[in-house]
Amino acid sequence: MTVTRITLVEGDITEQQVDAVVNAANSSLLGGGGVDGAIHRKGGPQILEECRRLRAGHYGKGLSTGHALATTAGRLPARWVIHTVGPVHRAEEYDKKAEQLASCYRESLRVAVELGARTVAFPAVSAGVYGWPLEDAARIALRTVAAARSGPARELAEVRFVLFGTEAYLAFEREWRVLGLDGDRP
Ligand code: AR6
Repeated sequence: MTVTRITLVEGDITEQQVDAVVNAANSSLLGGGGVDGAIHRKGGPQILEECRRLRAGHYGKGLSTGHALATTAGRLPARWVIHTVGPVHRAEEYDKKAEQLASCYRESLRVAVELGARTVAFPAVSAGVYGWPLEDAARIALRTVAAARSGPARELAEVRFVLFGTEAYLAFEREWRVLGLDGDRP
């Protein structure tokens, strides 16, 4: 049986040669800063056109927090962009928000498998503009994906986390080692 590898790289998600890249979007699906801005800039107008069509149709109210959907990847090296909406970090409603963040990973993996993707790249969802502390974002991300390997994600060959900057990379690497995932080198 093949095991889904969980790998880490420091870099830019828009440059990844994978089947699907995950976008840390907002519920409007109409773009923003951070990863979202970079994906739309490099992927070109086709992605936004498809997002607009989705807003005009089934997703009239936008995409809810913790959910995911796919569009073309336009000019990116990937085939698809999977847009997910992370929660804004708030200490008062931690449990609910943490569950929504875990749901972003689970739902994105579910969509990836539905598409037939074999390789998926994630950013650290919610760990930028949405203010989630990096260490905890890494813990939720890696634990959720590791748990999904015995479920829906077992169809995938690789789930790659693409971390922007050394601080983010090191936060993920610490948790990756704690979970014993460091045998998963490419
Ligand atoms: N590749 C990989 N990671 C990146 C890149 C990149 N090109 N650019 C930034 N990051 P963020 P969020 C890292 O803010 O917190 C947008 O405006 C970044 O350093 O992109 O979920 C949306 O439209 C951080 O570690 O996403 C929403 O309104 C991580 O990616 C809102 O921001 C996530 O940061 C979503 O906020």
